[in-house]
Amino acid sequence: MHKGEFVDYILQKSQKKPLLESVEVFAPANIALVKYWGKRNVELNLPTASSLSISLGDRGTKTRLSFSGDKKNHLIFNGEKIDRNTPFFCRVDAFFSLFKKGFQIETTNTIPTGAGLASSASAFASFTLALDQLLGWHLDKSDLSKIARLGSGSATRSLWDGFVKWEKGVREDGMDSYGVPLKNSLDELVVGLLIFDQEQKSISSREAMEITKNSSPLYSLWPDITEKALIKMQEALDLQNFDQLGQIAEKHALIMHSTMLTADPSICYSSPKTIEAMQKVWELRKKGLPLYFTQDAGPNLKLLFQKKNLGVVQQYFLGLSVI
Ligand code: 2P0
Repeated sequence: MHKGEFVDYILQKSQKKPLLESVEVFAPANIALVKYWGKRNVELNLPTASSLSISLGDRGTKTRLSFSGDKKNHLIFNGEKIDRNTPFFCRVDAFFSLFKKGFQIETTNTIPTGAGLASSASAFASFTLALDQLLGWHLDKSDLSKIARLGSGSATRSLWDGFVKWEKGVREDGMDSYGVPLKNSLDELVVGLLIFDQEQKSISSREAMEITKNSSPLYSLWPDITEKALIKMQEALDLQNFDQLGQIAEKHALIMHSTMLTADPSICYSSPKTIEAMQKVWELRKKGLPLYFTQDAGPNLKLLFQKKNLGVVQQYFLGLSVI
């Protein structure tokens, strides 16, 4: 099935309310505690395994959407008009072209773009929410999640606050692959961003996950390891067990990066500063501080700790940005 057919199928359920002139929406970024890495279907962004994330509150993407009037899509990002020849424009254009109208897309990120902070997730989730309102679809969030997935896999998880699981689904057409908000909450959990580098990454996660899947000898273990990590993560949330959550999240991120390091060619998103910070986390943990990290497709780390330890963690990591 192609993306166009997929969209036509889902939009049969749309309510076809009147079109609006302009809408403004927000979607939060999310950080995966159990990662998505690798696809079973590239066209439809269907993953080889389910994943689980936490949303980042008011850090994410704001999008104002209206009709362009000339049947083309126009993109303004963080106040700047984006050139039609850039890969960024092409990716956004390909998504909006599925809806055959011509849009004026004005989008602003409250997080650094391309620094492994999942900004494509909040961007495509916000585009989908905006389309839903502008075009009067009024679809269920689970259907919106499937549409957002066509733009970026991790966007399936950016339509809700709190913990969200992306069910991988088993169907070839991807109709059972979408985000599900979890009822769990963990008030003591704090996510801190350690930003070492705001530069665009050297290789996109899209490209990197495909190389990894096709060449790492470790990748065949990934679906099974991830399935087990999800069970333990759900258990940690049910038991409100912060340490178990941190242990599973950190280990799963390290396994993801191990599959990349062993790919051909090797992919290494870490910088010396990343490794230095990891070692500091391990050192502090040995001394009794319950502190963990996770890392996405970039050099920056996200620290996971409890509210009561905020002061001490801030002392050790100057410049930590707390969510
Ligand atoms: C995640 N990442 O679960 C993982 C961990 C990065 C590392 O989802 O090709 O931009 O658009 O489906 O969603 C980043 O990958 O990839 C990602 P596409 P996406 O958050």
